Parts: sequence; structure tokens; C-alpha cells
Amino acid sequence: MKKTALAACVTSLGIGTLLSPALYADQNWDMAIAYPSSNYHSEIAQQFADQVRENTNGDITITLHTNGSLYSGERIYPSTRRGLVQIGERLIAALENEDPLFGLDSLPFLATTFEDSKALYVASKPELESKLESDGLKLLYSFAWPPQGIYTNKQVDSIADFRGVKFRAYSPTTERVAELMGAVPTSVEAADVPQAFATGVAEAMFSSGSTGYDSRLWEHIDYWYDTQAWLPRGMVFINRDYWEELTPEQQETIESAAQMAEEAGWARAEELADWYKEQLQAEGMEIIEPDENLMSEFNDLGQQLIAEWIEETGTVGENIINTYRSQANE
Ligand code: PCA
Repeated sequence: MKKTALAACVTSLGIGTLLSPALYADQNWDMAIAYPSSNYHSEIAQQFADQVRENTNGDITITLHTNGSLYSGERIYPSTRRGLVQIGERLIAALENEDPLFGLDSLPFLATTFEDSKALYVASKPELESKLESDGLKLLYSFAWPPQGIYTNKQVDSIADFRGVKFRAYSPTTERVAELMGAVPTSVEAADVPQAFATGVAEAMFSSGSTGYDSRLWEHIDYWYDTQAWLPRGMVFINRDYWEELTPEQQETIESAAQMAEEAGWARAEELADWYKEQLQAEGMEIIEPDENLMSEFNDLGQQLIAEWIEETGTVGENIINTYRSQANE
């Protein structure tokens, strides 16, 4: 039973005085994460949880469930909305079917550096927060994955070389990218990537050095093209029913822990971007700088997707992109 329902029930029984603040104070929460414990997203989430526990003197404890062990990636958002789990982390772009606005940070060649990716976040944050609010959630923090490149087993000169290749996708836009490349998209959660490449369900994908490293992709893949095509972000959110039960002091404590997690997450992603590439290389993969021809083909594809996205999201999307562009050019 939810605490508010419990409170109402106890009050209606006339034993409201039994409800000491201590009963409200003890919150044992769960947090659902789609990535392994060793990934920096999970490490930052653990630091966030530790800080909340320490700064609430143990009144709020958050237990992490990584690698999709409590809910698989695609179930984290709906399960947190329904209050089955209090806190969740989800890749924003993977939620694009809920709302096209969620697809913004996976548009190829819109924001390709950490700095631009942050500017895109700032430009879209009010819309993101209000969308979450209307879904009964509150945004806690958000930071990026390193730039996306292409894992592939054959050297490529042109997009046409991907024709017919089984291309793993993690969001509607990555599916669309694969389709436009003439590849065959196949949707696979990060936790299932090692299996998908081991069995040949997937032969190539866009992702960061981070997920290739977590998945030991060098066991199946020879090349990573460093296209720096976009930096998708994860976001961490809490179910509002649980949030609203907290005292203002507890809310403040969580907000400041979230703020620190966000800053630490951005810094860590940037620090690790080159480190991941070095690890892939050390394990035998070749990191390739794509040539101008390939980049200009991808750039055209990106412009097409940006135009499609603006058409789909209308003035809301257009305003976000205009705000972003005016900030990024300052
Ligand atoms: N890794 C995650 C999302 C983006 C990334 O770099 C994945 O491949 O699912």
C-alpha cells in the first residue's frame, strides 16, 4: 500500500496519533537502471544514493538494481510512472514513441560535442520537465553518453556499404537512421548487446565506446568509426507520489544530491570518452576516423532527420532548436 493511502486509512481508523514522523521518515526505495554496475551511469547513481542516505541520516535509502535486473530497459519508464519502483534511469531517446520531443538528442549532427550537448539539454529542459510532470514524474538529473560512432566488421567507404547489414537500434531515431542507410534495424537493449552480437542477430550499431567496452565487443567486432554523430542522454526521474510525501528538507537534500550527480556525470562522461577508445584499441579493435565523403553522407542524413523532427514536433521543437542554436553560437 502506498504511504498516502496508509496514512488515510490509519487516520480514518482514528489512530492518527500513531503516525509519528518516523513512520514517514523511513523510505526504502529502489532504483532501476539498464546498465551494468561498473558503467559510470551506475557509479554516479550509486554516489547519488550514498549522498541521499548520508544527508538524510539514513531516513531515505535507495537500492540500485543495475543491468535491467529489476525491470528491463524498456520497462523502466512505465514502471516508475506506475510507482512500481520509485526511481529509474532511462535513455531519453528510447522513449521517442511516447513523445517525439524525447528524440531530440539522438538527431545526428545537431549537437556533436559535450559543450553543444549541454546547450541542447539546457534549451530543452523546460519541455522535458513538463512532459515528465504530466507523466507523474519529476526529473532529477541528466547527463550524456560519449559521442556515438559505428561498430562494424567491414571497412566502409560509403553509407551504401551498410545495405542489408543487421543494424542494432536503441531508439526510434536509430531505427530510422538504419533504415535510411539501407540496413536492417533490429531493436536490442544495451544489456542484450553482447548476446545479439555473439549470435549474429546484430552485425553493426551506433553507440559510444562505453557500451562497446561494457559489452566486450572486440570479441565480435573489428572496427569503430569515430563519427561523433550525437551524444544521447540518460535521465533519472522519481515518481511524484513518493516525491510529494517528502518534507521540504528531504526534497532539498535530494535536489542537491541530484545536482551534484548531474555535474559529476557530465565530467565523467567527458573524461572517459578517450579512455574507452584506448581500451577498445588495446583489445584489438581499430578506431577509424571516417573520411570526408562518409561524413558528408551522414551529415546529409542528419539534416533530413532534423527536418523530419521539426515537422513532427512543430513550433515546440522549432523553438527548442532555435534556442539551442542561438546559445551554441554565442
Ligand atoms: N550506450 C547506450 C546508449 C547510448 C550509448 O552510448 C546503448 O548503446 O544502448
